[in-house]
Amino acid sequence: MTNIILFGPPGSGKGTQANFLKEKYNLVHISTGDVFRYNIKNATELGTMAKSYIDKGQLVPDEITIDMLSNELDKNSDANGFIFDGFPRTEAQAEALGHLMDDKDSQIDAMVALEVDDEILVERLLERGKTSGRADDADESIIRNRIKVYYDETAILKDYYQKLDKFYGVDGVGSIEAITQRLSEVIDKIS
Ligand code: B4P
Repeated sequence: MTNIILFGPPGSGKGTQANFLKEKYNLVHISTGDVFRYNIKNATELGTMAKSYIDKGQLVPDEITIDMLSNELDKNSDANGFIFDGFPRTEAQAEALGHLMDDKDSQIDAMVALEVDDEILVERLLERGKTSGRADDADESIIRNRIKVYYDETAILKDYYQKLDKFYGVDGVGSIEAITQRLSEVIDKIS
């Protein structure tokens, strides 16, 4: 199994790149943001809970997010490997992911981080907000809050995976194809 965490601030292109990488490497793509949005759209109990956090640009509480991720893994028990997009975002989530991988006699092979300057992130997300219909893309102050939450709560995971010798940084600015190529060079090296 090859299991990759695609990491980076909001708008760094995790979702965009995961769509190419999942085909290329035959991996199952799990985006916690997409699962939340699906549940919000279908007005499930999980969606109603998550919406109040997502709309403000805050993280959904760990217990809810970890349970949901575990269910997504169970649904894909025959997968060749996974691309985790938007998970983990806290140390508790990283610990939980480690245990879930142990249960499968597997492991996280790499965290690959897309590095993009904040002002480019804001520009990209405001642009996406013109068509996405996402409340968290519509307002610049909410976008800036998401970026702040990333630095306050999530960026620390770089150290977590660096200590395990599994962290790889990649320049996330350039054409989508060029960035896919940069990510592929890392994945080819570790898989
Ligand atoms: P996510 O769905 O993970 O959303 P994201 O960070 O906005 O997106 P991403 O980085 O994937 O950007 P994308 O490729 O779309 O999270 C949303 C919310 O869900 C969070 O704020 C949180 O509330 C909640 N949540 C999710 N996971 C959670 C967790 N584990 N714990 C707690 N809460 C959680 O790219 C953005 C834009 O840039 C697109 O429009 C794209 O077209 C453009 N773009 C991409 N690459 C480009 C390039 N190279 N050049 C120019 N534009 C580019």
